[in-house]
Amino acid sequence: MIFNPFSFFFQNLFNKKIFLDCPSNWQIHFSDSASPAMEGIVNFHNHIMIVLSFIAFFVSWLLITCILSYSDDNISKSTKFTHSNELEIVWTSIPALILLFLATPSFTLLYSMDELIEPVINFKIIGHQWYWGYELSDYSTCVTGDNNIQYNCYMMVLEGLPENRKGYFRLLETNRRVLFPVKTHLRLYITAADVLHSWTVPSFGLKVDACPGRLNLINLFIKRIGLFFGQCSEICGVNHGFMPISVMGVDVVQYNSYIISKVNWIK
Ligand SMILES: [Cu+2]
Repeated sequence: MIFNPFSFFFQNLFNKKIFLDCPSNWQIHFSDSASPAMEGIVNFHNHIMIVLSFIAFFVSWLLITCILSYSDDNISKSTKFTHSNELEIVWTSIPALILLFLATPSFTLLYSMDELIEPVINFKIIGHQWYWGYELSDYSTCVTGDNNIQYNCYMMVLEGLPENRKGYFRLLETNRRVLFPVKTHLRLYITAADVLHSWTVPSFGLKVDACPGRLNLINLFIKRIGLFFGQCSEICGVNHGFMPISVMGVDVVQYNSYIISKVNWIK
């Protein structure tokens, strides 16, 4: 988990320490997982890497042994193996079995992500050239007038950041953060207004294409409080690299107080 000691702003926001999940320099590993889906992905990756190491080791050993043992000098030895049916069966069935062995956890993970769980809150996320728009219309029936919570998140350029830039992340900060409650089943509807985009937050294990004229649906369950960053992951034009996503996972109580402050409730 990446913790930025300079992030006074985030620490003070709710008078709580908030961990940061942003990419670090030369990072080669995954972001820390914040959702069951991402935990599954990381575990599956580790599982595959073990199998992969054994295969790589075995194939290299086989290759080197073949090169060293079977040369023009001892052709009598190698001719025993040419057009060998037994060998063909073995080297076809073993990889097939390995693939089967890997397919089971892979499909389990894939379908567990698609599981339909009755959501508590629905969010609509709209990709634009080049910013993300968010809509929350769950409360439209219990408020006065047209009170959908709706806002757009634009990237903050360095000039837009406060004087003391410590704790801010270049090309990842947006003018406002999306607030998601933690430990709550959320459903995200993702679409685009113009061209293809992709709403991606590595810590959640989410990467959902935003297609114009189509609503893509995904469930999200955030397990811990934090500040999560992501970027558009579908080439969408010149400013594709400048439409980041910053999501804040907050307590349900904090989230509710935010909603109460935003909405004009029917008295
Ligand atoms: Cu893009």
